[in-house]
Amino acid sequence: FNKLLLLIFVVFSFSCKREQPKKTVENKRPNILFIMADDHAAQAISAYGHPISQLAPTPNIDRIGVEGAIFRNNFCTNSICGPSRAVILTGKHSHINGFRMNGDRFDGGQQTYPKLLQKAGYKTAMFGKWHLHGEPEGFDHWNILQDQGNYYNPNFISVNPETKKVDTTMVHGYATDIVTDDAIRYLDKIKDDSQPFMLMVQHKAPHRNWMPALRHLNLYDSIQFPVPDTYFMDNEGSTASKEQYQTIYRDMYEGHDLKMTKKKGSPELAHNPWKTDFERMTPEQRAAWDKAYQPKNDAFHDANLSGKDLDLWKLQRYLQDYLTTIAAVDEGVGKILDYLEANDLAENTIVVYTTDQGFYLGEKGWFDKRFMYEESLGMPMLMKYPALIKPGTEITALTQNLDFAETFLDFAQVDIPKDMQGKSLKPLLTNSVRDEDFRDAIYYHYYDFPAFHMVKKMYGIRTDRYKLIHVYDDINEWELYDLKEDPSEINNVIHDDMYNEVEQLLRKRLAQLQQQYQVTPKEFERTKPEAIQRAYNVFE
Ligand code: SGN
Ligand code: CA
Repeated sequence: FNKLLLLIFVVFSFSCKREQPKKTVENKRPNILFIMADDHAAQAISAYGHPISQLAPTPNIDRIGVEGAIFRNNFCTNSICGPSRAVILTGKHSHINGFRMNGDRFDGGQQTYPKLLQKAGYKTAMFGKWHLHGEPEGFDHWNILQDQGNYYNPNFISVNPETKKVDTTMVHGYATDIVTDDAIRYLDKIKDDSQPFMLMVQHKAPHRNWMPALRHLNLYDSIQFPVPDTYFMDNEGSTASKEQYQTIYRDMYEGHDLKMTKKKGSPELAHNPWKTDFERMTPEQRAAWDKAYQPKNDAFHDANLSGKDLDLWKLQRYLQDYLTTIAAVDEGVGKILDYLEANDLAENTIVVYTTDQGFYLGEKGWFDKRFMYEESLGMPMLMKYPALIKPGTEITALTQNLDFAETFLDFAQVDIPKDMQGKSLKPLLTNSVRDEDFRDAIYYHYYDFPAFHMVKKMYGIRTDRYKLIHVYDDINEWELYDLKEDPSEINNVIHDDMYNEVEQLLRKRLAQLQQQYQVTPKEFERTKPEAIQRAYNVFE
């Protein structure tokens, strides 16, 4: 009997020993959890310190920066949803990955970082807003919002596990919560597997039309948010700024966007051209909604506002709703971080929080994005990885969404393909390169004109201090900003002789970047003037 016990012991300890090293080797490759919101401005993440965010803090998102790194100068290459997502997946500029504007279709057959990770043995999954048309490739599992996605009872597209066919299903609930729950359910299923995972969690919020969760409907009712200095200011030197259609007090739909009602005592919405967002709600959801909004809307009718007072009221309503949708995102991030900690996954998981591009919260009177100015060019990003990134790390290097694919491959110890156009951020995070030596300038190109909001085509260069933009198509105008002297970019100094030398240097460097990124003359084709005029009439 003793011999038998000894044998069992030997076999048991041998098998343990064999198990042990395998696990440690596997564990060396980190898990990657990429959380991305849609249109989440840095001004609305409290870790970035903007006064608006201090009144609507994001403690859970901030945790990622406190425990890891905050990127102070991270930018997109093309400030619009689909294109930013395509750049992230491919590590290539829009003109190379082929997805220049929202209406384009992503060529899913091309190389992406999820595909490369999947091939290298990672488990890969994608939940939430995809917005690249077509089905995700390179993921073992996915469940994506249809098109832009709706806040309430949204449609999701996924592969039916039984029929293996792609199905569209309406899911009851609030989009942010559904996506968070999907992610946690998936983590729970794979947490004990030996392979590492790469999971993309992509929210609809805080995208237009900013519909908060029922539990948050009155969250910021009593708060007056600070009005940006430039709320009523025109950018005199920029024709593109004057000709856009994204001014809060002129272009927002009073019903659909601002949830304003037609008259006191009635829940009937004012101008609401896309009824589906509200029609998707169940009667119970709609009743809870009306109960919260009607008193505020009635008070608005009583106040009888006009002129600038009305414009300022609209800003407050916009900010309240926008920031309230973020409260649910922040709770979701908290749930996911807690899950990782409770399941011993925190140490070896890289967690990223970012958004597809920046956004306007009333600066220059605007909402939306698209311009190459700071608010929309900026792409807030926080990243933690306890095994390698020191808590409280600040990255001031010029970084871009173009760099994400290479960064993840680098961390996962997968060879980085030569045709990717970014740079791994790992050396910055491990302090093996100084921030100022990482990159001297970034390249930008926005194409989506003529289209919704009528922001003109533009490309340009940004260094740590200057920005040179060429706006083209129906106009041909250069803009130059000195970000140190004029951080709000309201003073175009292109015709100021003092800046001649700076301008020449920037033009030269811009041409070099275009060469480096293989930009061909085809990228600057102009639209027929009749088509532009038609669009101005339609979108007005
Ligand atoms: C929708 C929005 C626009 C927004 C685009 C692109 N209008 O068309 O305001 O600029 O999406 O956004 S909405 O009232 O229909 O929501 S993006 O994030 O997909 O690029
Ligand atoms: Ca977006």
